[in-house]
Amino acid sequence: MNLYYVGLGSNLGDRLHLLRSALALLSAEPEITVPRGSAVYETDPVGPVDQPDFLNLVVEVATPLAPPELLVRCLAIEIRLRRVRQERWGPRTIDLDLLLSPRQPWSDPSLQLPHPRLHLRAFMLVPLAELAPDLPLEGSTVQALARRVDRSGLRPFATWTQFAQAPLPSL
Ligand code: PH2
Ligand code: MG
Ligand code: MG
Repeated sequence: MNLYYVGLGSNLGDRLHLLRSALALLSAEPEITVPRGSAVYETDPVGPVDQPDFLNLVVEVATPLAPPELLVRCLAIEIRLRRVRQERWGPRTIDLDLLLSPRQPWSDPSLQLPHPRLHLRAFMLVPLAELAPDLPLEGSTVQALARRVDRSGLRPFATWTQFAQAPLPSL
């Protein structure tokens, strides 16, 4: 069994509903369980500024799947959720990014692990540090990097319990 960490983000449409749908779809995969997740944060967009704020969280994923196989499942969930919402809200409703894997470094054209920008991004590091503070990253640890990063663009939005215990959307 491999333990992965996957970052979830949404900044278009019903963000919370989309994140909950992504979690429901991940958990519904026969070879995937989601034992734990971080709190949900509302985060200032990193990159182009003329876009809405994101909701971000990180989940732990337990699965026998290899990194490329898990990536394919994540992309399929993105396509499914984007397709449903496409006409109304445009294409960038949900993002699932593989952040850390027990099988890393991993480097091929479609997948790099650890995620190449993880150590720079508060919206990934801070929730990840709730789940896996001691994992090594960039010659340091997740927690040490999370303490150093500028978290002024992050606002707590919901606890994991509030997020995950609400009734999951029907799909
Ligand atoms: N994702 C991006 C670009 N910028 N900013 C925030 N706050 N959260 C994200 O998930 C995010 C972003 C590209 O995937
Ligand atoms: Mg992303
Ligand atoms: Mg992505």
